[in-house]
Amino acid sequence: MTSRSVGAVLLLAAAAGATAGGQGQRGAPAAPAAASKTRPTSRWKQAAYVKASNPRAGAQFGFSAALSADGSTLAVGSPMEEGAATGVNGNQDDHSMFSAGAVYVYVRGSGGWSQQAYIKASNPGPDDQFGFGVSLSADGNTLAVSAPYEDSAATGINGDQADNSMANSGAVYLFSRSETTWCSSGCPKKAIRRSRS
Ligand SMILES: [Ca+2]
Repeated sequence: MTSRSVGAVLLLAAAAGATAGGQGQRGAPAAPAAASKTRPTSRWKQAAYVKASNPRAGAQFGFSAALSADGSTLAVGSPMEEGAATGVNGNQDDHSMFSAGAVYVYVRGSGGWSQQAYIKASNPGPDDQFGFGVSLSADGNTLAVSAPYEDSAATGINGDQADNSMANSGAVYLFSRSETTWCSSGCPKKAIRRSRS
């Protein structure tokens, strides 16, 4: 993927049944009545057109995307995004670090889809490309983000993030959500207790 363009994500939702009026209905051959009763067809319709809250040329929003199994949470990677913010919901208007990368989380509520978080690496670096890949748990409460061009020589889990001595060695970051709050190093116990009550 070499083109540098502003991306977008389309969300499609399947609706069972073919009886609702809509595009393509008029003039289409009538289906046998018996068949339409016993075997409703599925139809796809667009549920959302999703853009970054801080779109920029070349940010490649949508390079990666993941939907939770329950269909209620969407994570979108924008690996060429240029913000230097760290962690969750930092300054989205900063554009001082090229290709540091960002991830955006959206949730589906009664009023449709809305953005829940703007997520950056805890140690953003130029060309780390955080958001190159994203993955969500089934309930959407755990998010994994890859940054294959991250440069630390740390080993294993929770090593020295400030190290920058091993070019493009890569890293993966895990984030967790308690209720509507995303945490970069585990949500506080208090927040977790509240979400379970
Ligand atoms: Ca790098």
